[in-house]
Amino acid sequence: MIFEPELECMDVEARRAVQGERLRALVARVAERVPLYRERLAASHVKAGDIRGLGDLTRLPLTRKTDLRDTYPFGMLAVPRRDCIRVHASSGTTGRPTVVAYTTADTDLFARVCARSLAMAGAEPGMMLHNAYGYGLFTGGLGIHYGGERLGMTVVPVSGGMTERQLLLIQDLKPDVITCTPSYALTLVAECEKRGIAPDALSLRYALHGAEPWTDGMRVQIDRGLGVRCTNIYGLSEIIGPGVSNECVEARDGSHVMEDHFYPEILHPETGEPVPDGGEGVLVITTLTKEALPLLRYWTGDITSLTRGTCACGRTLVKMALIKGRTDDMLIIRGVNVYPSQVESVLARVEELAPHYRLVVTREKNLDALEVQAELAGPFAREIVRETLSEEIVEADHQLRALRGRITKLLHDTIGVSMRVTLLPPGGAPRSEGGKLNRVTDERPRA
Ligand code: DLL
Repeated sequence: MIFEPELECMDVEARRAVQGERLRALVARVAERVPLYRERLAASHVKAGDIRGLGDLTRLPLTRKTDLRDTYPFGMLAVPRRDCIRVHASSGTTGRPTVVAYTTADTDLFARVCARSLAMAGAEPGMMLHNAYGYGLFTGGLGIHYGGERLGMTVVPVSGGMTERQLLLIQDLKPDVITCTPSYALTLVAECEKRGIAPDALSLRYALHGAEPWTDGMRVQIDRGLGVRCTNIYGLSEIIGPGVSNECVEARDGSHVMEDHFYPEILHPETGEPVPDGGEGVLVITTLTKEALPLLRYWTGDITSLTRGTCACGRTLVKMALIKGRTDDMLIIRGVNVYPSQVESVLARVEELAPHYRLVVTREKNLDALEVQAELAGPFAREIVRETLSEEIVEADHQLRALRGRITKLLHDTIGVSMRVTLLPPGGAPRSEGGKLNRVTDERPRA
């Protein structure tokens, strides 16, 4: 079903007019209420009245995460703090988190875009939603929770972790839809396999995964392992949380961006110049309707591309490809740009491997080096009972040695740079305990 058909299937030109109108109002609002924007607009000689529509968007300054950090916690609010009814924060790995705030109208918008996302993914009123995104400062839990309620679903607010209890609830309550990170979905798949629970014994039909990069290889594993048709949900706290875009279950070939509220552009990662449709670059988003924390041209750092046209599902909303990675996750290995997701896609093509891996970046003689630790799949590794899989064992076993050689060649031929490959026994690579999973260990000395 389509949650807001008149908006999601709107004529593209009519939508552009609405977007242009919203952009004009937005610029006037931030120029008046947010000191940082007032100064930036003045510095770029843009007066609010100069902005007449989307065609003027590139005249506006970019906003970066550092702007939110520099004005921490509430310096970029466009409303008095007392008018905000909720705050969330993004999980800063170092230092202070980025705090975001919502007015009543913002939480209403948040619920609506999450309801749209759930409907895109196949959910319908009356279905039951097992929401295994973390509740708390993270936007995933509460964001999707209120989206489910808005759609008219029965929401089970499980939150992340405690896999055994999750499986028990799934078996007993019989939900139709599950939401969690893709890495946690794989943890659930593995747990089902361990307990001999067949996918068709589960009631689940649809799944929405996001909050971290994943690939079509993982999609196959999750579809098969949980007996679902899973789709990608994308979002970030600075813009609203989950619900910035979602794939439709009909096509699953790109996530429809809720562009009547979050206007996307793709810019070149180094020059910042606009990239034409279909080309890859950094996703930059302008929040057209948010009240508490409106952002002009926010540099997400996420690499993707946009495609337009009416979709099989009937929606006219622009689609974005699966996120390839973040500009700050990009590794430069002997001059070649490498994203962890590219390595993941290659590993997914090797049937002897499980969908779990770890990347270790080191520095050898002033050059970055990448070690790919690939985990063997259970069936292939049946004979390997050892806890560790040492260099000597791999060398002595012609099957393992040949496999390692094949993976090394495949990575080199596909990505164009040599990487050291080591094999891990089943269970050797990190697993998600419920939240986002970090698969990259950076052991380079800090500059
Ligand atoms: O991760 C919001 C979210 C919750 C999205 C639940 C989807 C589902 P943050 O913690 O602020 O917000 O992290 C945002 O996570 O800039 C991306 O780098 C990454 N990310 C989010 N969704 C995806 C996705 C939430 N579908 C950051 N694919 C973003 C790849 C994603 N990366």
